[in-house]
Amino acid sequence: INPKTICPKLANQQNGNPAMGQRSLFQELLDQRVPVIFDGAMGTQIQAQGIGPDDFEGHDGCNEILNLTRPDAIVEIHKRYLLSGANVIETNTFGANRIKLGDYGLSGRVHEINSAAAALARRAVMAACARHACLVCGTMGPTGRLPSAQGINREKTSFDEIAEVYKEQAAGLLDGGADMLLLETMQDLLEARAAMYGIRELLRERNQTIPLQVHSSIDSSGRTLLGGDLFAFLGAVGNLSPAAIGFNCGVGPIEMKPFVLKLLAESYCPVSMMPNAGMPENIDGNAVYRMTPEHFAATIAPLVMEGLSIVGGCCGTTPEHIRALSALLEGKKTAPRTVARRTFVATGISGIALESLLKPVIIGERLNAQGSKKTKELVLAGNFDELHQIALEQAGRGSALLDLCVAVNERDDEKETMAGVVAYLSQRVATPLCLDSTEPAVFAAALRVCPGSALINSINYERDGDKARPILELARDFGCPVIALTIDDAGMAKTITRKLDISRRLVDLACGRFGLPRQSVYIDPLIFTLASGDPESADAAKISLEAIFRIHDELPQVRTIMGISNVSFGLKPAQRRALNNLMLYHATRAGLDAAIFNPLHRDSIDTYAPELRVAGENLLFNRSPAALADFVKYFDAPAARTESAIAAPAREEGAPSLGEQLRAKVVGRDRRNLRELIEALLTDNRPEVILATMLLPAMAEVGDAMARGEMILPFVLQAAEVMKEALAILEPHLAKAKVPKRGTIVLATVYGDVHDIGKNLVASILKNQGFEIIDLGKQVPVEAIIEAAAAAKADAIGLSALLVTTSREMRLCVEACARRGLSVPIVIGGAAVNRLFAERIAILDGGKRYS
Ligand code: THG
Repeated sequence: INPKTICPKLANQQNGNPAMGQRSLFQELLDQRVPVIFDGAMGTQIQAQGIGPDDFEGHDGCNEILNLTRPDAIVEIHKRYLLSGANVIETNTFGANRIKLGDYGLSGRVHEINSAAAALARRAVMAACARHACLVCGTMGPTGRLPSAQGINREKTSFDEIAEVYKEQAAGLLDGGADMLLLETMQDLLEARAAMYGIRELLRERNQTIPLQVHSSIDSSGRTLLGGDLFAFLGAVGNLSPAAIGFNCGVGPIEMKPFVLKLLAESYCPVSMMPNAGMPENIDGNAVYRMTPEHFAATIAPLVMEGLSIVGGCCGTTPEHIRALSALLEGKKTAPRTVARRTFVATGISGIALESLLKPVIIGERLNAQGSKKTKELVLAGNFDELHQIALEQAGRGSALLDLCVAVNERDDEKETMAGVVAYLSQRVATPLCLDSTEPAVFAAALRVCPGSALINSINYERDGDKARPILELARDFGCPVIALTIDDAGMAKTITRKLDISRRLVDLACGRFGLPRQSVYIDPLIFTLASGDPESADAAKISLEAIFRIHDELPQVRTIMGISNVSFGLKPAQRRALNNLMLYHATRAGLDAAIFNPLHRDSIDTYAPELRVAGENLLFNRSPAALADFVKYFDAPAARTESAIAAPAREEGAPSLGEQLRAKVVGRDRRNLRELIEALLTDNRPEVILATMLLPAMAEVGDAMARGEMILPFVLQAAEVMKEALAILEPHLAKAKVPKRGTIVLATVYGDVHDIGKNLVASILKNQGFEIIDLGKQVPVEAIIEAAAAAKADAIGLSALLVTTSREMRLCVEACARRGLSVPIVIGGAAVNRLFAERIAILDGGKRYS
């Protein structure tokens, strides 16, 4: 189709309510490689429409109410963008979800506002009667709740609540006539997943298909607010078949470009890019964007030649930016790309495409309460810190994923424990998880706290597949690959015929009934121990190796996996290690795609003595009735005892000093044995010295690493937690050391800001330096700060703010102090402020400087 010749009215007919299976115009444009142009910013245009305070009807600052009170102004903005060449206009509904509207007392009006907004956009499309194809995109922004960052947010919000919030908003948008939906500026990938879950549920209930596009916002290191990188994003949404994925907000086109190129290389979905008009400057608490339309367009348009499908603008962009973009893209086509569909797995931090790894993908086995005594004890003790260390060790030694099983016979809270560990690890490790359980409810709980996708371990064909169904439903709805064991009501398959027969039934069920892509199914042909001496099972390894071949042969695209260490259950550790490695070697040669294995015990079998190799292979392939006895005997011979490949490598590292260890604990976010370490330090060091020369420099190092973009926000907060704990341990000792009193400071995180870990840290550090601290908490209005400062005759006021918008409160505080005739020094801090900003807000309205 030529989009310029499509009558918009026809387009609307086609897309107003597309029936199941009908292709949307949006999809049609993408398939024809027509660059799709979205509109630009809404907020700044609203200000330019001469909206007065009355128009908000008492809901000051709520742009979404204008859909009801000033429809004329909103239609006018839409029209301007359409006339500038936009194909797709976004509804004025960025914050029109129940949670955000709730801040304005409007949570009961979600449907009304969203359907009105979509209808206004539809009206603009009809009225503008543009020469080109135009669509209405129902836009949804974040709720602000950050469900995966449990330490940061004020209120806990569950996955299901968030899903419901977006389901409600999407329903309003669709009822108002939206042709497609966009989740944009997503900051918490768990929220993006919950939103997609809710929207898909809505579409399923309505038996409707509608394109759903998903954007995360990124900083200049390409990460989301909570530190997720591009693969975390792909892991979160990439398996859920969005119509397009991309980035908006956060940075300008120059900063966004490298990450868009990376996305083009990794994603099989069409890619979209909607940056700000450059990086914002904080001018008196207003974010100002200075990139010209020409520069903006000239940076973005060439990316269409790299395969970019969708463009548009975010903060600071205007109809002129869109006009410039549309002019440069006139007659251009998106370059074709050929990226095969891939299977992503991820945590909140990072992830991988399973196809990009060398085979077999190693899945670390040690985080398994059924397969490790140590892990079991940690699970029973609720010691997540030590579990984290095992995860890091497994990952550091070559696990691409971590098999996680927390089932223990002593307790029946597997569901809660699994959810707790998954939430904890997802914010701390970059290595994706393989969830090992048999209970659907355990998977359901774990996936609801996992910001990425996980490998589900496992299903089988017991009860004629009925046990698998609820788990496959989760695999489908959460976009997760799944491991399927060759077990049915007749038990574990031991023959090739049975292994193949059950595999076929499992694939039919998973891919047929539940629609999983074939490459998302990992068949486990099972492996049993060869140490039993039972002649019946002597062929077990041989049969499983043969099964790997045959599964690949007869079930193309389907993958294979095995828990290799099972092969040696019952043998001695050195024997187990050798046999496991030989089994892994042969399974790899047979084409095994993934192996559950202990990477700390992985050897190159080239280092094995030829006799060991022969003995092991005779056992694996059942070449002699005496194979087991011969293999065991090999390890009794004196030569084997000195076998270097099997002995653990000796460690000879100079132990770091105690001070260095303390520094490493803060920087490495490791709170284990903190008290013991500090107490050991206190025998030789004064507490102030520990604080001043170890803890404070460590925290400064963390701050510097964050400023350089080398440390992500959740890690900084985790380091701050360790610092806080260390200070709490030191504090009683500091008091004894009689620190002189140095003055009174009123501290507050300003109104509108809910993040106060930084301020809390400053408070405890200053306290320990001898200041009296009056900590007013977070969300503190200016008046309360000044009252407190006046009442206490404070020597200084300390203000903290995270955001550009909330840093505005600092200026108001300076003004208010001046009005009250105060001259108390004001100290500011936070991510969005700097010295220049401080200098600016020190200049009062009349031009005088705050005394
Ligand atoms: N297929 C699939 N999943 C699986 C298995 C499989 N998950 C569990 C298991 N099998 C794979 N994981 C392990 C983990 C540990 C051991 C074996 C397999 C193991 N543990 C030692 C033991 O029990 O003797 C360690 C004991 C300890 O340290 O306390 O061997 O087949 N899909």
